[in-house]
Amino acid sequence: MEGAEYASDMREGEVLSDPESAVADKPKPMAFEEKDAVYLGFDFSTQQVKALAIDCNLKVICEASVLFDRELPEFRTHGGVNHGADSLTATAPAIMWVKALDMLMDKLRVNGLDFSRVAALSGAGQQHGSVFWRTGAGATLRALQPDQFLHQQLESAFSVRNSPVWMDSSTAEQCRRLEEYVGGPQKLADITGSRAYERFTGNQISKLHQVNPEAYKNTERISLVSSFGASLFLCEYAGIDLSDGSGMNLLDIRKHDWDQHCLDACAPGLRSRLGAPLASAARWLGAVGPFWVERYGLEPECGVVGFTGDNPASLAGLRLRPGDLALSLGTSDTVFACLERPQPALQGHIFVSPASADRYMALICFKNGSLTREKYRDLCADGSWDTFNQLLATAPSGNLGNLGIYWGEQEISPRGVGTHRRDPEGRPVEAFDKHTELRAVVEGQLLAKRAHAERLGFEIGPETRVLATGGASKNLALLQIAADVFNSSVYTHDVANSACLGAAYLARLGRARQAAGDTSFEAVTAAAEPFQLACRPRPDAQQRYAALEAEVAGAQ
Ligand code: 5FX
Repeated sequence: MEGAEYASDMREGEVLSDPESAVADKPKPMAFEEKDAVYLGFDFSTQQVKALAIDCNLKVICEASVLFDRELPEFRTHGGVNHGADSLTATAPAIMWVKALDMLMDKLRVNGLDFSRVAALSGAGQQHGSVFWRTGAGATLRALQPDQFLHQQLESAFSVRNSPVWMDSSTAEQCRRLEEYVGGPQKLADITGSRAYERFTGNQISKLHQVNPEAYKNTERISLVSSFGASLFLCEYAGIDLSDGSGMNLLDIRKHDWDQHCLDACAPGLRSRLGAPLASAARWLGAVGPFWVERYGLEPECGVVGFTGDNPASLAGLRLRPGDLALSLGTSDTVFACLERPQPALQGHIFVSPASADRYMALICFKNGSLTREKYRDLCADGSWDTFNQLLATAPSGNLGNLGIYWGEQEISPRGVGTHRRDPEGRPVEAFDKHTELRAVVEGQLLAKRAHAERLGFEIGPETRVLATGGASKNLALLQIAADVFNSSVYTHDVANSACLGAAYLARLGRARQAAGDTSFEAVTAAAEPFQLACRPRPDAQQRYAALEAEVAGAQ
């Protein structure tokens, strides 16, 4: 009976029977010689599932991927997602991800991966997406038969066929309620690292419980996409990783436990359905289930290390250390930073770090990224990046005090839309000449990134490195402005599949910690290729940007 079940919801501090609690009894993973060991990293991303394997020198030795739209057309996804008629709902069938994994494993084998060398595996998942396991699915996972595909056996394992994914924005009402329940948006951010966001999992669960109480009632476990991936390999439910769990509006990012108030605001009986969050970062969960040993020839000692979110895994793939900041310059721009003293704010997110649970990461998404730069390249520089860069060079850094904000699309950080230009006296102006315009576009974007990162607790110091990735990181003129705005050296590194690579690093870290105690992430990734220095800040950079910085910070 639903009422009785709600009454038995577990409270903070209560011990759950979780696969993780059995970890201490398991043997230490000493079965592989490190020189032969291989680490596998998976990424259950929005459009595809990917994997790569690295050897003990951290060199990539095998890769494979399965693209949902093209290779699994029967699910009729677009970009891996099914959009609802309301244009707010976005889902993907969990069974599609399972079927893709069946195919991916076969591709890895065909591509020559010797599964018997895999000492540990981990993975990443698109953040915020949720998987609802039907009552009895845990038993199915434990009894997976090696002579059948996973997808044949898990066809009816889900109480909700279409899992909500991060592109969903249908939970405005649930967000409002959650913020109200806990005492306002900043209070919620102080606890969970973020104010309420529509894609965050707590709000998605809350909506499911309201619109489909029967499905919620029939759910014995709720996973994130990441812990769903780990559960498949473990053949048992895996706990939710602290870093990915920070994208739910449910986890207390300092206490590393679910916040009871947030749980209560979202749905009854939620603590037991989520299971205990993993107790540490890159957590060793145990050995792969017998299915994997018998079907693919993984060794019985091959370990599963807690899967995390794609953004945290990318932070690991880029090997950011405290004081570093990554600028991912793509269709939209994303800033990652590694923090020791976070200050949750009303914009951007604070997650527990994926590599050490006493650190944090900041994540800030800016919708107006490359598309804005390209629009103004076309308007002012005849569509040529060379002309764009020449024009940039003819306006001095600091743009003589002229400033612009260019939000062609509804911006997320902060919420806003429109184009705003100001002259050095702060008066609105209609237009700039071409070189002032282009410099205003680039400086405005970068100054906003600095302002948001600092607001979340990022401190620029003498050791700060800015790591640029993504398409626009090839543009040296843009990187010089980044060096000047952040008053720090800018580095580049061609890391393809940074989330997969980060997951493979985390697999190695989890195994090293299990074998030898408190090993650092830096130690297990020391052999990775170093970043390349692209630009140093100019000596007068700080002075040129001081006034503009304050003005941009005020406008964000
Ligand atoms: C981050 O908060 C996001 O919603 C996205 O970057 C997803 O993680 C993409 F998979």
